[in-house]
Amino acid sequence: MDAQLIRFSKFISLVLRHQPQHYGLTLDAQGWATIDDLLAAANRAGVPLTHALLQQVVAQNDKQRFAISADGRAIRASQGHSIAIDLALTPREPPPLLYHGTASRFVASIRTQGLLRRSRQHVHLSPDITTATKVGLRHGSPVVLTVASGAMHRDGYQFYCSENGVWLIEAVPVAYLAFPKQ
Ligand code: HQG
Repeated sequence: MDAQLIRFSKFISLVLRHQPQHYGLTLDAQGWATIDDLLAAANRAGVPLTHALLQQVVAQNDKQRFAISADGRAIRASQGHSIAIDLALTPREPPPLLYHGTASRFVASIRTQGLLRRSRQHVHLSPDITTATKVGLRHGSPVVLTVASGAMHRDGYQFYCSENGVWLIEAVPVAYLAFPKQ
C-alpha cells in the first residue's frame, strides 16, 4: 500500500474503531457505517477520500482490516474496536495454540494479571509467531507468548475469529500462558 493509502487506512481505523462520534458518524450496533456517510465525514475532516480510493484501501489492505457489506453500501472494521459494538461473531473452536505479541516491558504485569483487553473490546491473538512478533513490535521490543487455546476452549472459554483472521477473547488467565525463557 502506498503512503497515501496507509494514511487513509489509519484515518478509517480511527473513525470506525474508536471515534465515530467525534467525526459526526453514526455506526449501527454491529459497527457498520454507510460508505457515503464515511466519505462525507472524511471530507468534513479535510481528508480527501473518494469512493475509488476507499475501494483501494479496502482491497490493498495488508491485514484486510475493513469489510464491505454484501450490498456494497456499508463498511466496518473487522476488529480492534474500543467503542462498544457487537461484531455478532459466532464462537469458534480455536487451534490448540495461539500467540500473543507484546512488548518486553509489559511482561512482568502480564505474569501477574494474565492478558487483559485494556482499551479494546477483546484481547487479540495471532495464529502464528510471525504475525504475533509484528504485533509486539508496534509496542517495543517484541515478546511472543503462547496461549493454550485448546485447553482454554475445553475449559469453557469462548473464542471468536474476526473476518480477517484475528482471534479474539475476553481475557487470558496466566495459567494458560507460556512465557519465553529469558
Ligand atoms: C498489553 C493491531 C500489561 C498487550 C494488531 C498489548 C492487533 C498488558 C497492549 C490489534 C496486559 C494492548 C491489537 C497486562 C495485555 N499488563 N500489559 N495485564 N494485558 N497487555 O494495541 O494486541 O494494525 O490494545 O500485550 O495487529 O497489541 O491496528 O493490543 O501489548 O490485532 O489493525 O497491552 O491491533 O491491528 O495494546 O493489538 P493494543 P494489541 P491493527
